[in-house]
Amino acid sequence: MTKYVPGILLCLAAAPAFAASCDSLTSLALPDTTITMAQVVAAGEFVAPGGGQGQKKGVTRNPYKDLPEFCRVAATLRPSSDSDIKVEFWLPIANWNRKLQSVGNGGWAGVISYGAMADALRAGYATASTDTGHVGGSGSFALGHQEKLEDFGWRSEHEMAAKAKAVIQAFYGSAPRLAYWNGCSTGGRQGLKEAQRFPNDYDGIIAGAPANRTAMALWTAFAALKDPASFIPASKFPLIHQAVLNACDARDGVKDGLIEDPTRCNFDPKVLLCKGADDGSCLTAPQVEAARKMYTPGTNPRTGAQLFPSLVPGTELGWGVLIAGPEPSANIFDHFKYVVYKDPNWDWKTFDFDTGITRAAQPENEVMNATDPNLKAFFAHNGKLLMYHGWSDTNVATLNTIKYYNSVVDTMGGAAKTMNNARLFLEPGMGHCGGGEGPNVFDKVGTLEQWVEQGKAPEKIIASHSTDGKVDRTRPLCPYPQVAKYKGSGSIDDAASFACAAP
Ligand SMILES: [Ca+2]
Repeated sequence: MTKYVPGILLCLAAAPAFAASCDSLTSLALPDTTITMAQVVAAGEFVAPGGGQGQKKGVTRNPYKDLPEFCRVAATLRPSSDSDIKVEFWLPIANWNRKLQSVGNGGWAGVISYGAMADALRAGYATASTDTGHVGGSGSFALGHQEKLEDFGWRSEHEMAAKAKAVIQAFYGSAPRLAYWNGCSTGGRQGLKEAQRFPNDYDGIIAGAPANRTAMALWTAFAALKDPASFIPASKFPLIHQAVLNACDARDGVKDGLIEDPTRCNFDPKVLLCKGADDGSCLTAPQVEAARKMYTPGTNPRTGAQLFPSLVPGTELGWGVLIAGPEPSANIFDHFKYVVYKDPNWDWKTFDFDTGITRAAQPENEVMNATDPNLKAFFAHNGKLLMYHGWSDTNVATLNTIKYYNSVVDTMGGAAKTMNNARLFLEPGMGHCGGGEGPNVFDKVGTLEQWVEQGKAPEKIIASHSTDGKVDRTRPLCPYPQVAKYKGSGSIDDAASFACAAP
């Protein structure tokens, strides 16, 4: 039709493709911002700087070979005098879907998430990522740099959102019609922080396995590493895992190697107690005690009060993350060393689960935790929050995410009201943000977009598990507190044989 309308034809022919050229964005003036690069990267020509996320070690093939042409903008943001936040914005030259997808970080960040940006760009989004304000993946940057801790904890993400929208406006001549956040682990925590503190930054937020920091890594280190007799060699993890499956797998109605609801599995490692000498196929008495503590919530030794959740039965294959030894998991250990105690030589064995927890909860040490249950402004903005967490996660306790979700339900006036805007999907047998024995791949962005753009709240999500690149099991993920129940007939590897139902 339009080809018969001369005015529109003329407009299409004469209008510049963009409001500004990519190169000219270097002169764009934004508060606290220095744009350090703006250049068109030809299709397939992007090369990530050394060590960038998405560059797998030993992989010589260029993982960015299939990227379309884009305008690459890099900037340094200095919202405080000690800030040095690096951000990148990638703007597709053709076929922009008029949306922004910001991507989150892992661990202590310290690097731009190039791999996740590439995924978003391929799908037609303008995309943004930040190094969160420091370089390198340890917590040492925080020592003596409270402002940098603020940048890592929340400020870099918020600053990035504002600047991304401004750069998009300048380049295309229009703001993104929708903005999404997509992150897991640290990225999940960042997503929650945005929903809590800057509810208008995003229309939809994917927050996987949010890495709210507890002392779980210290708790498990005390259980299995402090006393050498308690040490459980990794060779025994499969042994304990099998005993858990023997005790609990069939309880959910289907013997499939997965525990649908580990909270209903009361496993006592005592079943593995050695009857004679330790021949490697049993647990010694101190190892039984250590395994018990792995499943026990952290408690205050003085008051007996419960402090934070720990692991659930079924996680055993991933215990190496926490108790491979000789030191606790560095990722979370660094939090106490550099943030809470501000002492690189701090000895973890001196930790006290009474005074130490109080110290960790001081406001200046808590800036990165995203546990505020008040999502009223985000809900009023009609934001949608899609949370997910694997039940076999050992980096971040699944129960901690459930605890947060339940606190949101309590604050927002009950499950029905909450589920209009926030849902949590738990994934049996999935590890930290992916992998594991259970179905661990699902279309996160597509699910969120259906919710935001078509008002279709996810009633169930089909997830799949693959071996050697071939799907060998599908299963519905259900909105918490529902679980997937076997219908009684049909293949246990087919999602169609399961329905979401009350636990
Ligand atoms: Ca089962």
